[in-house]
Order: sequence, then C-alpha cells, then structure tokens
Amino acid sequence: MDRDTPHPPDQETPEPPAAGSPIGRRVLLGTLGLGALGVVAAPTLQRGLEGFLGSVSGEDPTGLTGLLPNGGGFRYYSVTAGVPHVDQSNYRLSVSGLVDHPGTYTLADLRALPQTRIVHDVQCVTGWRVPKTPFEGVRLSTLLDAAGVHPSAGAVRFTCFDGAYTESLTLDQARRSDVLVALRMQDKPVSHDHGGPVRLYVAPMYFYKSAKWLSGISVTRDVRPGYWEERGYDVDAWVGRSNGRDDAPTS
Ligand SMILES: Nc1nc2c(c(=O)[nH]1)N[C@H]1C(S)=C(S)[C@@H](COP(=O)(O)O)O[C@H]1N2
Ligand SMILES: [Mo]
Repeated sequence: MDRDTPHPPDQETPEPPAAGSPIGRRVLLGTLGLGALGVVAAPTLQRGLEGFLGSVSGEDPTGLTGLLPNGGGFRYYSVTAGVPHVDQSNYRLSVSGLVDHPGTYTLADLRALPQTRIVHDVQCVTGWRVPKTPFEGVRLSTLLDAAGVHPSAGAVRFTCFDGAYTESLTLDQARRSDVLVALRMQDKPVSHDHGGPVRLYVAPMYFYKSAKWLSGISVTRDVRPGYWEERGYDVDAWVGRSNGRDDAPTS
C-alpha cells in the first residue's frame, strides 16, 4: 500500500492519518530522515542523508525511532537535523503582530508570571500516547492579554528557533485555559530534546500542535497553516475528532 504519511511515522502504531494527504513518497522519506532519525541515529546524518535513506528504505525502520532516554514513552521529533541549544542566558520569546504592545520575554520574565500546571494525556497523531503528563507554564492567554490583541485579529502563529517549524491556533483556541507556554514538563524544566527551554503545550490537540523550541508568537488576522498542516494534517487538531478520527471527545 502506497500510503502517504507525512507525519513522522510511529511504527508501533501505524494508524493512518486522514486519507488523501497531499504529500509524495519522496517527501515522506525526507521527513523520515529528518524527523524520525532521533537521538539514536543522529551521527548517521554526518555520513549523508542520501546514504542513510538508501539504507533504510525497504526495511522496517522501527529501531530508528528515537525513544528518549527516561522519556516515559516520548518519541523525539524534529523536522530539522539539528537545533541550536538555547538556555536561560539567551532565550527570548517575541510577541508581535496585531497587538498594542509587542515585546520580548526572557526566561526570567516568563518565570515571574503566574504558572499553571496541567496534567493531561499526550497524544501524537501517529498513535503513541503518554498518559497523565504534567506540563507547567504561563497560559498563552496571559501573554495575549498583556500584549493587547487588536479587534481585527483572529489567529496566532508560532515560530520556533529550529528555524523551520511553525504552528497556528485560532484566537479562541489560543485563549483556552489548557493552552500553555510551557517551561516545565514531567515536573522538570523542558529539556532541549523536548523543545526546551520553552515549548507550547496545547493539551486538547494532537501533539504536533505543541511547537517545540518556541521563539515567536505572532497575532495574525487569519490562521496560517503550520508545518504539518501544509503537509495534510488538520489545523483544528482535536484529539479523537480530527485527522480522520471520530472517537469520543477527550477534551
Ligand atoms: N519545533 C518542532 N516542534 C514540534 C515538532 C518538530 O518537529 N519541531 N514535532 C511535533 C510532533 S509531531 C510531536 S509528536 C511532538 C513531539 O514532542 P517530543 O519530541 O517532546 O516527544 O512535538 C511537536 N512539536
Ligand atoms: Mo507527532
């Protein structure tokens, strides 16, 4: 079956995304190489992506899915081959776009704001799930309120310091109390591999909405589809109610 799976595939649970995703096989292989390589296979990149892809095509790549050490079942995903390490000395989060008060937060600024802790299941659209995972951070709504969102605004766009990943939410979604700019995950600071020092956490949606290595929040008029959404995944990514699924709602 020549199924198109633009999302980093999870071989343990090969449940397909919505049929008809507009992406080709070649792009899938590119995605596999860059997305599913993970921590374990990273050195292979230095030998050249082409050779690597040649060596895995046609084989079961299960062993290449990067299970994070002590990750409690999380898979490592990045659409880029490398991500710069950023820490509290140089982390910046910009808030811009259709707001009265654009600005920049340091990690200390974010820590000084009220923190909210959410315990919720993490669900990747490819099937893997990590139950009851604590996330903690600043409600996105707090940052939006502080920025003063213009009446003309309808959406929020997120950018990442990996230089490639993007995400979007409608303004209504962004203002939900279970959407966090997360500084902690599993009761520890968000690690680099999990998108630290700051990642988005959109609890009621598939985990691709939870942009790692968050560096920009831009208020826009309309939703601009994010990285995976340009590759066929739903913008409104409610767990169990999107991407071809229609289970009992979980949010
Ligand atoms: N910047 C960035 N954020 C991202 C991704 C990515 O590749 N780059 N992958 C998404 C997907 S598909 C998933 S399942 C989760 C994985 O998070 P984890 O690596 O902490 O398990 O991050 C999401 N956020
Ligand atoms: Mo994912």
